[in-house]
Amino acid sequence: MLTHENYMARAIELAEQGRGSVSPNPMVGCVLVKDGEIIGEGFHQRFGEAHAEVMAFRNAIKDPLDCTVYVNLEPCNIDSKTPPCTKFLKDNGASEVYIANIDPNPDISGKGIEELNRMNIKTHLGILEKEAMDLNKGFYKWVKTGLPWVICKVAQSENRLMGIDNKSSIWITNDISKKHTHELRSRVDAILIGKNTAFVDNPSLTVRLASGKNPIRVIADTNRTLPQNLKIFNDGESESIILCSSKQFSDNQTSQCKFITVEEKDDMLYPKDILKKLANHGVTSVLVEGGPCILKSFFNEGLIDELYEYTAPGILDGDDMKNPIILDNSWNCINQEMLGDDKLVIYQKKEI
Ligand code: AOF
Ligand code: ZN
Repeated sequence: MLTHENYMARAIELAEQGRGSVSPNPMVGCVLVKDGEIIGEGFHQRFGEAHAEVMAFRNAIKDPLDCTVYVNLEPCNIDSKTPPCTKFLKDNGASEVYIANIDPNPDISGKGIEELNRMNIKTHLGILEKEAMDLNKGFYKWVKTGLPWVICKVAQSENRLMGIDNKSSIWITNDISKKHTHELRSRVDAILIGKNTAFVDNPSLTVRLASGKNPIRVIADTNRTLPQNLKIFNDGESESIILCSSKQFSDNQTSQCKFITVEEKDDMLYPKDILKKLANHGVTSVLVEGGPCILKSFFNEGLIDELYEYTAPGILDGDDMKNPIILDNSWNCINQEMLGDDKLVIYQKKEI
């Protein structure tokens, strides 16, 4: 006999399949259960298209009348790009709804549940709440603060150097770490690097070693000095955005990339405005893969939510490439693992 948690875990698993295609909407999955049997499953597949609840009923293999619904997000009660799920659930015979999280969208936030109760559909809130919240942490932060969830990645030697100088491209970590980074990239909407990394490494910033969608590539290039022959401008693998100074330029677009202007502060693009502009562009999560300079600017402004620190064995020379992030007790270590000889430690800010 499966439990409520088992059915909700399945809904979360289904929701995950929408990753990369639904943003800035949340990932939502839905399971219909009748007489102890799963009779329908669905998930929100693409931004602007049918919600998870509708998909689960569409896929039902039996008459869903009087079924119990498991959905990781409170059903919506608004007419937006799609009609309200609350009415849909009533019209299609749902008798009870198990929900993991309240929808933070201020137009919904609790009103979906109230409406279901008004319609005499019983609701139960909080099943696997933490797991579901973790799945949609980008969406939650984006709705509540108008900023994306920020993950920083650092690849360093044992003596915390991220390279030997800012003109040479060297690989510090091993192939397993590289693949792991590609998986990490596939879980975010966008990836941000600085002009120098773009110029020296000429990276493609894709997820070619993992399955999933390529994130939007974002390069901070205050004065628009990058040459146009870089891979990100020509390979067509994903959208490319150049962030540049609002003092000097206006927003515009060419066939190769989009230019978005950002406020300048101390001759650098102001990190908080970078995040605001990306959020306005629908980015709910961003991976910062830049060098020490860009990492330091985000860290000093307290804008990092999560840090992935990959450390390879061995010592490097060169002191201007030191990892600038020194964590204090306002951070939790949430996971650590060995990737071959490399060590990965993941930290998350405590107050979140
Ligand atoms: C649900 N089920 O599967 C999702 C929900 O523009 P729309 O019509 O797609 O509505 C978007 C809002 O609906 C989104 O901001 C979020 O609050 C909620 N997402 N709700 O009942 C779903 N994806
Ligand atoms: Zn809905």
